[in-house]
Amino acid sequence: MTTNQIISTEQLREAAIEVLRVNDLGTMTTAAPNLYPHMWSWDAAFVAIGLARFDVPRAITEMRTLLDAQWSTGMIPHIVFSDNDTGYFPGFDRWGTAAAAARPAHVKSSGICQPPVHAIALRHILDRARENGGTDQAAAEQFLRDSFDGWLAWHRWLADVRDPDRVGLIEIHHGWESGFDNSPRWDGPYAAIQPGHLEPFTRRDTLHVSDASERPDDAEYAKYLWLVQQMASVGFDDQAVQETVDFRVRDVFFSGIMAASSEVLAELADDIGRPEAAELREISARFRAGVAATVDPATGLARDFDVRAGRWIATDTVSGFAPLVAGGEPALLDAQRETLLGPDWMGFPGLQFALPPSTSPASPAFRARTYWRGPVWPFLNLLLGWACARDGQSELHNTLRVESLRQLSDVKFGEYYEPFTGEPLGSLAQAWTAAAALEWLGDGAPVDGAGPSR
Ligand code: 2M8
Repeated sequence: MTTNQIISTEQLREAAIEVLRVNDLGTMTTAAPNLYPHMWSWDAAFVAIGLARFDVPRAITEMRTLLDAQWSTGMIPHIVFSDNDTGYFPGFDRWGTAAAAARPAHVKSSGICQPPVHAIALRHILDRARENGGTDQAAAEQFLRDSFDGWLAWHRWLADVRDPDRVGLIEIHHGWESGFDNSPRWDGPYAAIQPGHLEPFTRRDTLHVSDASERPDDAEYAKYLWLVQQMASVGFDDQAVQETVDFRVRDVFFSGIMAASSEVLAELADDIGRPEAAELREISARFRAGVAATVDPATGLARDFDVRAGRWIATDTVSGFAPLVAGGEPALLDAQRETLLGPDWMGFPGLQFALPPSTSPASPAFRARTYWRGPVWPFLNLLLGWACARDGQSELHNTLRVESLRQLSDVKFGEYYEPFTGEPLGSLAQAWTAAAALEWLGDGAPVDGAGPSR
C-alpha cells in the first residue's frame, strides 16, 4: 500500500513540469524517457493540454509537429519517430512505411492511427491562450486558422475511410490503433489470428520495465507484428489494408472520442468563421448515435464489434463508458454514471483511489498489474473528467479530480497504476501522466495535502 507523502500543489506542479522538460526534444515530447522515445499521437494531444498550462507557444509547437506528420490521405500517424530510433521496437524500418505513398517523405512515422483527441487539445490551448491574452492569444488564434484544414482532413478521413458504411463507428486494424493495446477487448479478434512467416525480432519494451509481466507477452507481440507486416505488404493503402488485414474491429471508445472531438472542432470552426461547422456536427451526431447503439442492454456498457467474426465484443472494460465521452441522451448518461460510481468500478472495495481501473476488478479478465488489463490510467481519468465538466457534472468531475491528484501526488508519474496498492507501473516519468497532473491542478480550486490513502 502506498502512503503518498503530503506535498503541496506547487511541488506537484513543478515536478510535472520537470517531467515534460525531461521528455522534451525541442519540437516534440517523447511519451516516456526510455520505453517510448518518440512522439505518440494521442499522447501528444494530452501533453499539449499540460504544456498549455505553463507554455502556450510550446503547446502549439507540439501540435504543429504532429500535424506535420499527417499523411496525404488525412491520416495522422500514431508514432512520429524522433532521431533516436534505437530504443524502441518496432522502429521506423520495421514499420515498412518508407515505401508508403501517402507518407510525407520528410517525416518518419508509423502507418496506423490513434483516437482523435486533438481538437480537444486545441480547445484547451485556445482557452489558456485567451486567459493569458497578448502574444499567446494571437499565436493560438493564428495557429488554429493555419492548421484548421489539417484537423478537418483528419476528421473527414476517419469519417469516410474508417466508417465507410456510415454506422457511426470507427473501424480499426490493429489493437495499437485503439491505444488499449492488449485490453481483454481484443482477446477474441487476436485469438483468431494465426501469424504467417514473420521476420525475426527482438523486443525492447521489456528492457525498460522492472517486471516483464506488466507488458504484453511474446505471442501477443508476434500478432502485433504480423498485422504490421500485412499492412506493409500493401503499402499501407487504405482500401488494400481493409481487404488484407486480419484485424477489423469497430472500436467504440475511439468512436466516442470521434463524436466528442468532432463537436469541439465544430465549435472551433465557428470560432474562426469557417463554414464546416454543420458538417462536423453531423459527423459528431452520427458517431454519438453509433456509440449509443452499441450499449448492451444486459450491462449498460458500450461494446465493440468484431467485423470479421460478425460478433459483438462485450467486456467489462472502461471503454464501456464510451457514451460518457461521446455525450448523448441524459437517461443513458445517468445510468452510465451510476454504474461508473458503483461497486464494480470506482466503488469497488479496497481500491487505493476511487478511480476506474481499465478492466473492472469484478471481471475474470482483470489483472491488477498488467498494462491494459486492469491498471488505472491517469490520462483516461482526465478525459472522463473533461467530459463530465462539458456535461455539467461537477460532482463527478470533482471526485475524479481530487482522487487523481491524490494518486499523482506520488510524483512518479507512472504510465499506469496498480488499483489496490497505488503502485506506479510500466514507465515512470510518463509525459501524459504529468500533463494530466498539470491540467487537474489548473482546472479548479487548490487541493493541498492531496496524499495518504483513504
Ligand atoms: C502504448 O502503446 C505502444 C504502441 O503504440 C506500445 O506499447 O509500444 C499504449 O499505451 C498507447 O495507448 C500509448 O499511446 C503508447 C505511448 O504512451 O504506449
